[in-house]
Amino acid sequence: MAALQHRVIFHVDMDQFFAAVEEQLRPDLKGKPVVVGADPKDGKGRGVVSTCNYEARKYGVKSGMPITKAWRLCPEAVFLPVNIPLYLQVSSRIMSILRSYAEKFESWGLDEAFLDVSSRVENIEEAKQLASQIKKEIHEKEGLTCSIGIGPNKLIAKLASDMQKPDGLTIVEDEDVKAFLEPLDIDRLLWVGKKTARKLNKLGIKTIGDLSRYDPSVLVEKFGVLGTQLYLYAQGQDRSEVGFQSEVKSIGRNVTFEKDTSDWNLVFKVLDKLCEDVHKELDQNHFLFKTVTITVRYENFETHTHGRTLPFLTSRLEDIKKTAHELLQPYLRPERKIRLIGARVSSLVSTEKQTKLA
Ligand code: TTP
Ligand code: MG
Repeated sequence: MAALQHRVIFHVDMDQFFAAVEEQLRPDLKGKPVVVGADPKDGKGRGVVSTCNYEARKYGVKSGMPITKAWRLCPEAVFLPVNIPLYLQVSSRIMSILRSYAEKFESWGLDEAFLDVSSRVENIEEAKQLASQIKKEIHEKEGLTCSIGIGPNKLIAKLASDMQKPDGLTIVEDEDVKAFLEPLDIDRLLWVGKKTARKLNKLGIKTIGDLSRYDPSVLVEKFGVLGTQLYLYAQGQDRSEVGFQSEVKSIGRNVTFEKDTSDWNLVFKVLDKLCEDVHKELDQNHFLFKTVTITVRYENFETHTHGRTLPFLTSRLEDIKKTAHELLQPYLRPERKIRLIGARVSSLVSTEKQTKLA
């Protein structure tokens, strides 16, 4: 318990990330409103804003807003398509800089990370210097700014990084946690989605301070385990460790043929369909993947799985199909009929913002 109280956790969040990367490549964009997202098609486009720079935010443009609305609010903005492979390259360089500063490291999406630097700093002054050094290195190497929050745990660090964007550095020491949390809206708290926020509002709870004073047994009654978690968070308590994100997630499909088959055309056709279904789910959930695995079951139920990890993260259907085809090929033997095949992608990385602690 005592050791946990003295942790020093950083949360680093890049400023206007996709837009900043674009501006870095195109200096002519500097000073102009820039919106990265779907094609606005003169106000008839579909899809949403991924992000926009601070210039565009002045017009009310926001992440997640329909692109047509952004176009109405700020038609003079420069609208750019989302270029994930580019942001990934920049992100991985930034993540390796950040990793080098921490004993424990955890990346969140493309532009955020937690660092546990407890053993690298003696006091808060050193923590502040370390954070400034990180900001300086990222700025020198990538020309980008970030905001850093420093706190005794992940929850406080994450809330702190958001306080003074852009190019911010916000420190919340143990003794200041209560006062820091007091005025914040409860929807800032991790785990509090819109629905929970509405329910809490109905109980008269508007700020984290309100929540911290509420009767915890009523919260448990209304919200179950989440109620306890919310109450602890409202007190500023979060014991979760900074660690590698688990990569347990995978997306897969398999199919058993109506009749065992050695019609390879049919097998490949079905495999393609499975890949398409997997790709659809991947796309809907905004994931990139690195590993493709296939499963083959022969008529005698002998089952093989075979996987390959690609040297890059991707979300392309073609990469799933091509890899799955290559993996399946050695299992196609004329004398062996196939009963079932499956395709799966894993080593997933989300390109969306996570709003919840794992
Ligand atoms: P954020 O860190 O939420 O936003 P940001 O970095 O653009 O701006 P800020 O300075 O406020 O931190 O998200 C990081 C990237 O994630 C963002 O550049 C684009 C992407 N993103 C989406 O694609 N959709 C979304 O709804 C959000 C919020 C972000
Ligand atoms: Mg950001």
